[in-house]
Amino acid sequence: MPRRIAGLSVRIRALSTVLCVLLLAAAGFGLHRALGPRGEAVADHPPAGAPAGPRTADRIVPVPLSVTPGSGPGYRLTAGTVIRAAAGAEAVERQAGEVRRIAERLAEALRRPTGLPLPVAEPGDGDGIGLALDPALPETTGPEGYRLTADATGVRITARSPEGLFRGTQTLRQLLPPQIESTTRVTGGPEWTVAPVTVEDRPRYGYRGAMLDVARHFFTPAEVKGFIDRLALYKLNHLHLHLTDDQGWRIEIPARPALTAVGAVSEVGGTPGGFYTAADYQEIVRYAQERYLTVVPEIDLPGHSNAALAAQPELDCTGSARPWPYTGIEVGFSTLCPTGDAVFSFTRDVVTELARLTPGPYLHIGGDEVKRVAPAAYAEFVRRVGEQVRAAGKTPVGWNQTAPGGIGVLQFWDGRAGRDAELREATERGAEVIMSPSGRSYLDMKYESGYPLGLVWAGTIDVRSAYSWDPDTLVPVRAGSVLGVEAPLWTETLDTPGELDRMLLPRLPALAELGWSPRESHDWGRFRSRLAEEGARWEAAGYGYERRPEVPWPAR
Ligand code: TNX
Repeated sequence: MPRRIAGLSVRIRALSTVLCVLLLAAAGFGLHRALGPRGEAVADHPPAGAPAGPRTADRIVPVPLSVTPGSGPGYRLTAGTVIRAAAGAEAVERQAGEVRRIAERLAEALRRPTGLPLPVAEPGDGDGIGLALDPALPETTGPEGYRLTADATGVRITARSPEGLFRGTQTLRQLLPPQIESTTRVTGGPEWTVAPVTVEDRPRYGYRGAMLDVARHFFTPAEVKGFIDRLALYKLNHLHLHLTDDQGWRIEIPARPALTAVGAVSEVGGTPGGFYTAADYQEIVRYAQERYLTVVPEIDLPGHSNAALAAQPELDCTGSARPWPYTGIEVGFSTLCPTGDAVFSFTRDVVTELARLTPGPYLHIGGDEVKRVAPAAYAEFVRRVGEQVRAAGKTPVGWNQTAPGGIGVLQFWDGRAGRDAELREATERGAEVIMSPSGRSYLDMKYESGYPLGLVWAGTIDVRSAYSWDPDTLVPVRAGSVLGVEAPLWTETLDTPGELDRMLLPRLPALAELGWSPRESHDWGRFRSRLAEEGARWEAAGYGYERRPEVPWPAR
């Protein structure tokens, strides 16, 4: 992190300590007036009959656009509760199957902990949980927005598209007691009650993602699904898979069998690696799609390519390859030959297969940390691969270095000298940006120096610093060019799902809130208390997390 920002954050820290003390004092004297996400006053105590615990508005992460507590007893799930799925008007009838599947998935998730039958039924009258498409909702709701109301007769979620309904069901999970995340039946547990409320919600940005590096350490399809579950809970909508790097090539390309036969055998540290067959990858894509996440596959070119060079030594015209297998964690040494027919026939094979397997619009071509290729040759290489991606029907995405190669969607990570000016100019020429500033959003950075996992090259990132920045203004870019945010999780130092969890939770929800919630709702003090409530949820779900001292976790 640049010095300037580090110094600033010390000052912010001092200031917010003072503010915290004042707030605590105010709360102690009964002066505290609770505010909703837009600063409006909300009821300070749950209405009579509502479940004990945090106020409704304090249970939803990322915080919604608006939360209005209702009155009365709220809705309790019982043996009589039915889940109804309605696709609504004829125009949207074709989506009926999709809405029904969302209802089935919600039912499944709620049946396990509650032991209630929760049958899924056709639309009709009566108590229960209703999911309905409603094209009459305001257009500003967008595809991911939804409206959720709960009262004594039930919970209704409406949206303009199935995606919005799905996001609404994630809010419903959070409105139930944390034990709802349990993977086994909860006996003698809480009443499964949703307090009366109206939630109106829609995201700030259309792109909210996380990246998993499966190249440095391989993660099985089941482990990737677990990662997807965590993203879905916080309403993320993109999963970026970093599929290739110096230490491993993790996706089968039938035209180039050596890539996986040779390039997938190991990982950092020398333990056995692995790769996804087309069927494995498609299963991950399907699982993600079911949760309304788009998979963005990345093949890192022309650098970070030692595993590819091990499989295709003829592409090593600069002599950059290290002996295979490479199990260390240095970066920037390898490159494919940037010119010649052989390399473009290689990239075409890879791009074509990946485009065939990927329903989403994006294909990420990497492009970071190429130290051995002259700038003009690099730009020309990126331009040609970008064309291949477009020819395969996809939109190329690249790390911010690819700006000179004309890539139109740039993932910003590197704030070093000159990079932000280059980014701004690219956006002025029309490029769009996914914000992944390494000093804020890199989930592989340590929380503090001395933390056992992770790296520190971009600084240490505590929860507050992951939360306290604005994707629109952190670096100067053309207004409106920021598509959203993404939190990358590089895995040089992480090789088990438990270790991923410790880096992901509680920082992922911070990034998720930056991507989803209105700018004016961002408030560290309120965020950290909402985050504290998530701890019990993660424990019920069996997720690991780090109990960082900045967050007021309830006692266990
Ligand atoms: C930089 S960020 C990299 C990765 C490393 C990461 C570790 C980027 C595009 N490249 O190769 O894994 O740092 O934090």
